[in-house]
Amino acid sequence: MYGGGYIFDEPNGKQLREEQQHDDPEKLAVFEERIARGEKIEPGDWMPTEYRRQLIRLIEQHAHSEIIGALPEGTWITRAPGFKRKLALIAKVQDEIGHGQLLYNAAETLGKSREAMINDLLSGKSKYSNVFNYPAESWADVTVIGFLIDAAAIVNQVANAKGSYGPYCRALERICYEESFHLKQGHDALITLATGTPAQREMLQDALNRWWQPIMHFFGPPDKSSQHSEKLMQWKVKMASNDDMRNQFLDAYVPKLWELGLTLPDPNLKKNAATGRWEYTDPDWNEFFKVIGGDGPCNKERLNVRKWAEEHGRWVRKALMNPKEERALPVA
Ligand code: BYC
Repeated sequence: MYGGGYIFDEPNGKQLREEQQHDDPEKLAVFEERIARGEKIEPGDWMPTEYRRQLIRLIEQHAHSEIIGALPEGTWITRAPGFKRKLALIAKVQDEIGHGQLLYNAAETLGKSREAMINDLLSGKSKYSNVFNYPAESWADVTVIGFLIDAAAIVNQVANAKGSYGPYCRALERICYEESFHLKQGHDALITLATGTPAQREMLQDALNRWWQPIMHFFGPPDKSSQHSEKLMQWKVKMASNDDMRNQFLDAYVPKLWELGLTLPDPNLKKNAATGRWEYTDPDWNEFFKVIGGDGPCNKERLNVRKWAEEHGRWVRKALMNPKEERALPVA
């Protein structure tokens, strides 16, 4: 583990309530006026304690999702079908890690050190996206991740890139450019399998069936039970609610799957023409909370890979931080 701590100490509930009471009401009013005018908040600006805390939580989780999210696809680099697919997958996985770097930088501007964030990931204190706790069993799983998970991420990121915190919005804008290319790659791989041999179509359908529920979970619990949405939307950190983002995603991508003759494992999935909203069977939220609580099919495996990387990269970090003391390379 890293030794670094918080610059910004995360308060407990009692501390937080006290700190919030100490948020100067005049400053709070000016801050909320700035948000209402659509101004960006920058790192040196005054901000309420809870705004800072929520942003750290959200951006940190997003950063962890990028680096853990590289793992399921990363396991397919050696087995990608053909040279071009392999090159594209290597580039995609590198991009995802780069997104993690951008997001850790954005979270650091709020006062939590990178070391503290990594420690919280490894100890299980910080969350990361539910979807990366499932195995990528076949090449079709990589295809579904590249198309549908990148698509889901784009829906979320395009909305939130218009939010209030400057460093997060700028990171999201940059990430969206790269994710759009990932989406094209995923779509191309999807078309290849969907129009390929019966075995390829079957493999794709099987992957879709397995990934559908985790993807429905991706946008978070229904609005009525979302803990943070109200405050985050008031402060324009989140620019659309969980259900609205889920609906936007269904609107844009379900027709593309149906056009290819693929099916989704929900007999109730349909667009209500009168309301313009999608209707669907509620995904199993107990399963969602179990997975984000650390008990999904691959949670242990994912964190173990990161723990191994932290442990084996320790000497590099030490050498970079103390170049004079660490001249000797470790004995293999
Ligand atoms: N997974 O109050 P709510 C990528 C938690 S990677 C896990 O609605 P909020 C890619 C939530 O944290 C990009 N936990 O939450 C990489 C909260 O728990 P805590 C992935 C979730 O924050 C590689 C509790 O449930 N994108 O694209 O208002 C390859 C209550 O929820 C999830 C992001 O990470 C979840 N899905 O809204 C390919 C986006 N959903 O913290 C692709 C950044 C909810 O109180 N995150 N929880 O213990 C967000 O935008 C928001 O966190 C969410 C949830 C919309 C997901």
